[in-house]
Amino acid sequence: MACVLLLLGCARRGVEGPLTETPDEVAEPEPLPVIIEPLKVVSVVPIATAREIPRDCRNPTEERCNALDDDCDGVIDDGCGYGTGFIQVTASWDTGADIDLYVTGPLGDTLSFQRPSTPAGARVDHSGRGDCTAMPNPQIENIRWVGQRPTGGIYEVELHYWGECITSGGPTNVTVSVAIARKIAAQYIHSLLPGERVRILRFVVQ
Ligand SMILES: [Ca+2]
Ligand SMILES: [Ca+2]
Repeated sequence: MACVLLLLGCARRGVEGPLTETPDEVAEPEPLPVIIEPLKVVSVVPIATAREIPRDCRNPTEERCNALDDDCDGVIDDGCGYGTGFIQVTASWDTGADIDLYVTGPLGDTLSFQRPSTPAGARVDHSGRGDCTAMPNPQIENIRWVGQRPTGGIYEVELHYWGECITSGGPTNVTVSVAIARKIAAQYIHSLLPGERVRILRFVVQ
């Protein structure tokens, strides 16, 4: 096969031009690979009222859109229409309330539905409104960092009970998971009261 391809190549080149290579035909040197040091988790500190959700990957299950990495591949809710990245923070809740997720990075920039992206590549790619708005996955919020490696330092994750919408509300259990470099670094649940805003956890990466 190599000989056939060689012959075809010579024939084609013979039709189009001389056999000697012009400067344009000299292959560009391969670009050096971009080495990105993986993010490392230094610490995760939840508030006292948050309960850790045990992670058991001996028997992975089918992924569901629930802010948990059910299939244990390090991606939270893959296939649900929102994505992962260097960092992924996902919240899910169990009533029709409208819950909002806020993440503040080391530079003081806060991501939420109010500020859904930063020039550095962080973005809110799903913002659920509970029973307030008909939409896919209305009880999910997802924030992820893509593009540039996120800045090392302290990240603070907050939850805000925005409102009870039309139907069900009341105390609402909110699950929050954090994936860093495609590994689950934290998964907690916290009961949020109407109007409450809490910093459910902070984590440090480098
Ligand atoms: Ca997964
Ligand atoms: Ca899931």
